[in-house]
Amino acid sequence: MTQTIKLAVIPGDGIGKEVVPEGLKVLERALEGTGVTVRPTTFDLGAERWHRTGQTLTDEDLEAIKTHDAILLGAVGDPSVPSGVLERGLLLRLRFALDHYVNLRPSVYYPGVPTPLADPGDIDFVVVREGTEGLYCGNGGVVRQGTAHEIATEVSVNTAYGVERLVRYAFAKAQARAAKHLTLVHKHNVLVHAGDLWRRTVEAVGTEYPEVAVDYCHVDAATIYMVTDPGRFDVIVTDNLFGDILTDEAGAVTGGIGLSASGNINPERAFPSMFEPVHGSAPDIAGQGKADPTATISAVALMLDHLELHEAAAKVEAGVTADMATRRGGAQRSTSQIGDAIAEAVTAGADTS
Ligand code: GGG
Repeated sequence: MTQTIKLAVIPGDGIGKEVVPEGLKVLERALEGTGVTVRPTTFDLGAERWHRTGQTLTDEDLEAIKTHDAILLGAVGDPSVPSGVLERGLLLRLRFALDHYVNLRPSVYYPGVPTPLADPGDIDFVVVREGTEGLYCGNGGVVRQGTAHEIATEVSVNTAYGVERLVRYAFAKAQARAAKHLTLVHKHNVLVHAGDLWRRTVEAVGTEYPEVAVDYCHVDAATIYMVTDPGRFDVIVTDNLFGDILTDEAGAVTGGIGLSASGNINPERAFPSMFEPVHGSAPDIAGQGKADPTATISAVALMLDHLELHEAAAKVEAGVTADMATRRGGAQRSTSQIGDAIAEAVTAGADTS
């Protein structure tokens, strides 16, 4: 097969610039001998561009990005830029403009990887987080700013259309997995309006998936189960904010957020989907070669799966799994050393297959 992947690459800020080259390195390695090549275009977006030009993401940038097959993003955010400017103006704008309504975040525990849990057990679940609505959609404002009577609102938007399409995706995902178990995470005893919409939608769509066992968990309870009994989860479907928080916690219990990958997906393929590590730009360690590129490399595997290059995706996953097996008591490695090791494992796996 001859195919070229047009890849929009957005290293972004901080450690994003360090982990993205490792993701590209492993991508190239996984595609060796397949006839598929990558044509990357790097987009200069993030704090430096904002300081230089005052721009986060122009309409021209967006149109250019839309001509690609997929996007690989590093991280967004920098302490020198007012909070929210890059996160909203770049990261969320991309998700909204490209209708990335599924934010897919798998969590797997690899035995031997250091974890804060005494007994992590068998952790293998995926969070299907809504990506375009909820509290993140920007529906709010401030009045009487700077006075003693300042009012700030941030209103969570949950549309029947938006919730249903996400819930359908989550059920299809659960149906395809061995455990066939879906957990709705919300807070419907307090957030009664949105909670009821989510609950009714799961109930209605669930009738079409009789093989999928469904349960419900309040988000506060879910944060507890995440550390006491994470093995209970298979597919979690939840809103934008709850999903963001829970997946950071999931990263922590499976060995650190440096291992957690994320896909911002438009399942209809109307727009390119975007793949990124769950972690942010980590300015405290940026530029030191200390960042773990594994999350970005796993994001590359998610991207290959999305592009239906399943064999190459499996090679990347196998490379990550092989590297994980070396982590118990292993020496500290640099970003590029981890990238090299995974790339080598990809090649070694390919040679023996
Ligand atoms: N690589 C992802 C990243 O830069 N995350 C920073 C962030 O602000 N994330 C919020 C979110 O994922 O909604």
